[in-house]
Amino acid sequence: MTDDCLILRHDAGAVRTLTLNRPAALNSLTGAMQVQLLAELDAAAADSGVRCLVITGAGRGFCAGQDLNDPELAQGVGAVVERHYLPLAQAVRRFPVPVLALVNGVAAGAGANLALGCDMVVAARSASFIQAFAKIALVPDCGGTWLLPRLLGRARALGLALTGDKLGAEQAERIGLIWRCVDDAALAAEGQALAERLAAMPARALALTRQALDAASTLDWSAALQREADLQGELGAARDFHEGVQAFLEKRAPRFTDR
Ligand code: T3D
Repeated sequence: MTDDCLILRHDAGAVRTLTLNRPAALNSLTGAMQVQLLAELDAAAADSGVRCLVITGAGRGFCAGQDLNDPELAQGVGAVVERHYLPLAQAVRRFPVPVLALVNGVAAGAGANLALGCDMVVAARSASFIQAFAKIALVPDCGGTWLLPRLLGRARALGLALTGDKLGAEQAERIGLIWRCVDDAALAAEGQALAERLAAMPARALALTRQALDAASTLDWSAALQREADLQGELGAARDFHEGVQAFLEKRAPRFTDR
């Protein structure tokens, strides 16, 4: 496979889907693939026509994390993480519209945390999540040390990170690691329906909701209340709020445009 189709792009209305495309190696990430993925994320972030981004994988895996055969690793693991994983995790976390991971199969190492860093995760019933890092004597990266305890609490976060055990999609849903687990055959259709719903919602308000929830975990009660007031001040003065209220009063569907 040539290096120019490692990430597939597909637009359906306001939903852009990026598909990790190295199925023979379970979409494990090479340097070239990470460069393409970041470029696609930047392009989608800058495109006002994109109102929801979907990330999924080709073939039977979602993403098996770092490609452990990639010659770039010879330059040092820390350098690879700084060059690729750090900007990748930031790009997803700061994305201006909702990012939905459709986890079609195994998500391991940085592949698991790439998915978990998205705003919502829907997984096929046969999919699984593996914090594979300890098995190769590394710590969780791509945001895993921050995400896991917040999603699961310390006990479960450490249990997964220390053992590297495989967690099935059903259990991942049960313990609150992901939003939903659906039948394999329903993943694409249910994912697209959810993405279209999100795309029709007020993008700026959703992005600030994510920021507010993330920030609140390090704020005290009073500071969180103040932040909510500040954000409502910004959003209340924006077009989307006016449109949402008008649409409600006129008993019609709103047409949100802020981003
Ligand atoms: O730079 C740095 O290293 C720092 C960054 C670290 C971030 C990380 O992501 S560290 C974690 C890296 N990932 C892993 O350690 C996971 C390795 N993969 C696996 O443990 C297993 O493949 C899975 C549990 C994910 C799936 O197992 P299974 O039995 O379903 O599939 P398989 O047969 O192991 O894999 C299928 C093919 O994909 C196979 O190739 P082959 O033999 O058919 O030619 C396998 O080698 C390849 N593959 C899977 N994962 C990777 C990979 N090739 C390169 N790198 C991989 N990570």
